[in-house]
Amino acid sequence: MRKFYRLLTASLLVVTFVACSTTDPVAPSVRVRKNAKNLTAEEKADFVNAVLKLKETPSPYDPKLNYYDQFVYWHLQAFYCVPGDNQHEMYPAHQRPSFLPWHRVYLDMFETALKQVSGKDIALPYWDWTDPASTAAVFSDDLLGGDGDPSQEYAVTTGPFRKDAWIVRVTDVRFFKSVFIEEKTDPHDVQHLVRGFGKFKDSTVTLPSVAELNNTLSISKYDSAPWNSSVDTAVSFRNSLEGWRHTAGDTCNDGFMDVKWTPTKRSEMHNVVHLWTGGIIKLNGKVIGGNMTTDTSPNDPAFWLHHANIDRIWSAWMQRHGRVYEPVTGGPKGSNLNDVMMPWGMRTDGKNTPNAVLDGSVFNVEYDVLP
Ligand SMILES: [Cu+2]
Repeated sequence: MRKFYRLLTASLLVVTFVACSTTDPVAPSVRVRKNAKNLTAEEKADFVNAVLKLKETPSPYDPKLNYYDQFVYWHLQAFYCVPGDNQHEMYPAHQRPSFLPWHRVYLDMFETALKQVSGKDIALPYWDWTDPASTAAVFSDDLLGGDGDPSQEYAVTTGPFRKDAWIVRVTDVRFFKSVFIEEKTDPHDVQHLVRGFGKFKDSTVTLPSVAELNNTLSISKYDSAPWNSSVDTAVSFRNSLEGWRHTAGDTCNDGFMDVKWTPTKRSEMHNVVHLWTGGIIKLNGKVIGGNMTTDTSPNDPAFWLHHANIDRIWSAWMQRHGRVYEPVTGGPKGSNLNDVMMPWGMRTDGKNTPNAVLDGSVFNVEYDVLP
């Protein structure tokens, strides 16, 4: 009898083990990225506190930087280039098919950092800029604070990232000269955030509309040669979403990636959201750019909510048109399907090629609603 009991117990254990292994009891829980307007007060506070904590935590990648500024610096480095080399950018983050997968990995790196400093599985909120209620929630005092104050040269003076509470360091020429031997600074070289919603010199820009978003989502081809900022958006969902219009391709100016503008100078979609938030502001005869218009745009935490929305739109596009990516081969270095996108070569899990991250769920994230 006892022997039978032991056998029965053993067989039950086997059944239990098999049942458990098929449901994978150690699978991490899925983080749901929500529209900023639907965050609870607790979720807002958790996100803000974790971002603030990153500023006080040393970077595990570079002892000269805090963990938040590490992200700003990576984004700045992405624009470094070698004149005359048409595959010249240091990291394939912009003006390339890899714009979307590069930023997908970047968002995961940031969410991982938020988890490391907070101990909480924080999902990035997203900013649906086609929805005024989402815009209002993003720039409320309990999330990212509001527009710049014209009487204080457009300094952000409200919310957790206001002047004196949030120090911008990776635009400071002294910082660069002493630490990185780097000359280039942002147009508005101050240590606080600058925003000028909708300001574009003497006119205004507006956030993309639902119609513009739907037009971008309807483009069935992911990308086309020459795989840069000049691609006709009729055959490039990526360039339509990234937002380059009327350029004659890429160029390297003073060691920084730029585009060759044609006379009709304007940007749309992703790019115009950067312009709208930072503003190109005429101030005492000088033209300055708010942080979101610069190579160091992640200094403004609005960057993360904007790019979570860009990533969400990419997911929506794949739901419509399939999990397709181009080019497979023959494109710029770092942009082909199985190329490692630098600097993400440091990842040991292999989630650093376009191919490895086309399925966004590899990062255990999903969106509450796709457009
Ligand atoms: Cu961006």
